[in-house]
Amino acid sequence: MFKQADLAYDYAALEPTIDALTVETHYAKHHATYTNNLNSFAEKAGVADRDIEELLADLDSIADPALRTAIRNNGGGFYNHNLYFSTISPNGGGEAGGAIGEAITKTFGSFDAFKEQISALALGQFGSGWAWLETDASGALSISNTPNQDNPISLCTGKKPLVAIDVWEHAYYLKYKNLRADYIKALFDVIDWEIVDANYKKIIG
Ligand code: MN3
Repeated sequence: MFKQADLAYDYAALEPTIDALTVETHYAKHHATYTNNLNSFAEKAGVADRDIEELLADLDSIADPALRTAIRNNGGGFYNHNLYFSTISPNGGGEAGGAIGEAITKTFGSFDAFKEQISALALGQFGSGWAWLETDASGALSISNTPNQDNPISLCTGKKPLVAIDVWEHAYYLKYKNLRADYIKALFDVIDWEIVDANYKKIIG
């Protein structure tokens, strides 16, 4: 049984960056639906007791192609939104510090250069999808974008996502309408780098 991560803040807590109705609809409808669907398909496929990261990295073990696709999409939606909602907060914003801040500067030259590059990937993702800051087990950072609910784990890249930029229209359309670039720019005001840094340290040990 997969459990949707609790939201650590009220629906209105990310105002004005993300409006309360968007957070509520996104979390209580979209994310909840991915979670319910994942549980239903995982039960059918006999994989309901597996770790989600391990399952997403091993989708080929699901023999039935329709179930494999359903778990790729809904399992990705479950995992991606757990990461998205847990790495943004009312305390977010500013530049990354700690180990992740150092690694970003080392990899991209500066925090601003990182922000510019990942924003370009998020903006350039055609249709629905995500942009990621990701790390391998040694702590080497990279950025990528993926369509639909795919992520660096389900694509078997050997990397784990640290920052998730959701560019599905449901993430921003109520407030930002067609202006995806404005939403991406604003999202940096709620990315909580202390949480991202803690996750990064856990991954690299
Ligand atoms: Mn979403």
